[in-house]
Amino acid sequence: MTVLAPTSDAATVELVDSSPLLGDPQALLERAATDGYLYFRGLLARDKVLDVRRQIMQVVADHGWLAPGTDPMDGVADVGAFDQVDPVAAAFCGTGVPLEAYQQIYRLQDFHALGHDQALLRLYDGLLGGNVVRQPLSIARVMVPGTKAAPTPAHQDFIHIQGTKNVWTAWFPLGDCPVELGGLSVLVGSHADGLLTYHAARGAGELEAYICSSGHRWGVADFAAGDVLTFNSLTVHRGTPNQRGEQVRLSVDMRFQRADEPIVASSTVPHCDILSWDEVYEGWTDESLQYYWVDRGLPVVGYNEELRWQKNKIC
Ligand SMILES: O=C(O)CCC(=O)C(=O)O
Repeated sequence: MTVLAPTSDAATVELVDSSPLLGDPQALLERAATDGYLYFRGLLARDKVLDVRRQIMQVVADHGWLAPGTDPMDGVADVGAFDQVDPVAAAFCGTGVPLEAYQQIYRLQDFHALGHDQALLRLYDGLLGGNVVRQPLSIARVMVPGTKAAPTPAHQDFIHIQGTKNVWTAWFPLGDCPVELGGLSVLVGSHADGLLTYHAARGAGELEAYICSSGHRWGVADFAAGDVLTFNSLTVHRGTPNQRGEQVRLSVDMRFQRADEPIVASSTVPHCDILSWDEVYEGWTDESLQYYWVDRGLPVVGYNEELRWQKNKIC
């Protein structure tokens, strides 16, 4: 086998909409086992997703990074203004914005509440056989176009998250996200290849998998607000470049697992430890969204740093 250069591209294919299988957990399990991903058009209420978009875009606008006189909902960046931001600060933890702006976003109750949506919980109950808990750590990504935010390199979540391999990520855009705005692409069927070998790279997570010429194809879609792409923690995925010169690509990712399987301590705290949970929760009105995992008995384990750099056979 040969390694594909990071820039080279396996063929692409349209993601398959699994919404027609939602009433058939067995069929969903079979498709998930084959493809390593499931994609659902309109799984979440569009209005609810767009409301979180509005709140996050307002934070971006308040920092002066949206074009003056435009509607924050359109997410039109003031690329010149964002260029003034220190590139290292803007790359904070793969979020696309500096710490202080990210803290404001992270305090938004409605951002976290999305992860408690019944449609998501029902889906993962079926995929994981019940006793499901959402990992406390959720991520928002605010990708302002320009040279600062390199697209997320191809990787498997397990390399970063560890704990159990039986984790499913829910990725969804907060707004319509056609391919040219830079969505997320999954390497269909790649979960079956096991954990890959990595090298340092630019972009969120800063690790890129060596992709072997295994014949897998990259699944892409023109996402709409409300669509959800979910994939296993061994499924290779990557961000695609934002080719819309000025529009911000806004998305979230959240992870679900069984409560009786291990979780790494760093997945139980706010992303990159930016705040304490008490700070995040200040001013929240819904207590049921707070510390919801604490009584679930999740076995907390350590993180194996060596796994990131182990010299596996590359292909
Ligand atoms: O949105 C992105 O660019 C990265 C998302 C990702 O890697 C994930 O959801 O695991």
